[in-house]
Amino acid sequence: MPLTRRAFLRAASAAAVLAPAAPALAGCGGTEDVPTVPFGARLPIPPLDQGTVETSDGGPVRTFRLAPQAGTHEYVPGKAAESMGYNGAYLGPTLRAARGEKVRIRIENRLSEATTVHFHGMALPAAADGGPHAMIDPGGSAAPEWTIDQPAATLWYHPHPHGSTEKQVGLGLAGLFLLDEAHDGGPAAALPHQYGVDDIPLIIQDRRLDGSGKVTFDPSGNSLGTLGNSIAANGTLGAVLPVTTQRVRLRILNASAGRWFRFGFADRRRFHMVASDGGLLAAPLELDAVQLSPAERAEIVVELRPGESVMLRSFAPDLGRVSPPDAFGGGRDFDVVRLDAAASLAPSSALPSAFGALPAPVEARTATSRSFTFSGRQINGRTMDMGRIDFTAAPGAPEVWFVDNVNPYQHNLHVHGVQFRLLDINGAPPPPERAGWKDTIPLLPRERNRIAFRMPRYADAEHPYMYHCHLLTHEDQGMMGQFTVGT
Ligand SMILES: [Cu+2]
Repeated sequence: MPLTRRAFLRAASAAAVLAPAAPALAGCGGTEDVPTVPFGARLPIPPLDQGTVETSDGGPVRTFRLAPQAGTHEYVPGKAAESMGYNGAYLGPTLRAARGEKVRIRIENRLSEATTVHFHGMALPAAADGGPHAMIDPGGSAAPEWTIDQPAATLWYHPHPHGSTEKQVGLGLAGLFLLDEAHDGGPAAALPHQYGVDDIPLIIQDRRLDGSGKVTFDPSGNSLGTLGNSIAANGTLGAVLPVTTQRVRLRILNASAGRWFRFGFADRRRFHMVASDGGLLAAPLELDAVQLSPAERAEIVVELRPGESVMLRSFAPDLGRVSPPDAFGGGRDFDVVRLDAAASLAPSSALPSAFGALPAPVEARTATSRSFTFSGRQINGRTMDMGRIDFTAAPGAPEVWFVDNVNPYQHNLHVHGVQFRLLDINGAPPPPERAGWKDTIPLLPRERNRIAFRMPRYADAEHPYMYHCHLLTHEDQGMMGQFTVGT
């Protein structure tokens, strides 16, 4: 449902009173007293965690520890807000492992409520996936393990408790999980890869802050859930990234609940997108903007000149035929992170001209075909029932899904346990930025998207995988189904 006219006017007037220094956001749900934070704080870089290698009878296991916990976080300097984080008060470490390695995540829930840890984009057994069945009670623990079996990529982890995902992610539970190739001598080796120096994680989230700097959630039932009035990059408003190299790689994650971004630079300089959700594109793709719906990622490489400053901006996203666009977070441009180049920049390798062709998607004629209609908060006329398995597929089986959004506003689709390929949108080829490996795609109003993939190879009749809308309010309200992979 669109915002009421009154709520829309309230949102518009809230945006109008913001000082130019602050991200002035439309559709923010009517906060009249929005804190303004000028650009200036150094962008924090989440700590890199490569775990420790434990050796047992089964061989080496790269082991990580994640402890979800409550704390406080200052979005506005001097104003503490209730928060949640992994191993700290806000967000979590950047986990990193290589293809072929066995990993184990020792999770210890120090929250006062149950949670799960879902590994978004990871090819893994359903029992390790951290979906809503994998609840960990306060004081409880879990230790999912699997072997990394997919290309290098920027994945992430976040909670997935049915009905409270928006709240837990909104309070700060999210982190990146970077995958590397086992032997990195290919064309990707020329990409900037010094974590925190020229290879920068950017977790972008809108936050709805009240006048005291606290996080609030939209109680109005806005059709997209909470749309924030402030933009945090790695938890910081008005963040500045000092750049010391000629080229910098930004690994951008849209970790917002409902807001869509169209990232580019204020001077409209062009950049190269090098990877989508599940890994490298076939070749660097020159763009002046890349749109990301909630949970999507893009890796981009941008070149700077010594001494200059350039703003990473979000331009009004293309949300299809929504009206008015402001009510769906689409009406305005706003600033996200400022990049300040040093007076002298270290040289960077030239971008390779290609990374290598991706394998052809599975062919429709050999695949099981399924149809999913997204409408309201339902998929195929049903809301999520934890006790209902919607279908069962064979391990590794080829699948082609037709996914229709019949609503006049946006949804998106995430499938657990796999990376898929987008075959077409309303019968036309996908834009090149969505032609590579994907685990989440936008579903614009009245669009039909067709995707192809192979089912996970892990048979397990008991534990299901999820597919759902990743607008977190929709997900919490039950816009989700589940499947098992059987023999
Ligand atoms: Cu949705």
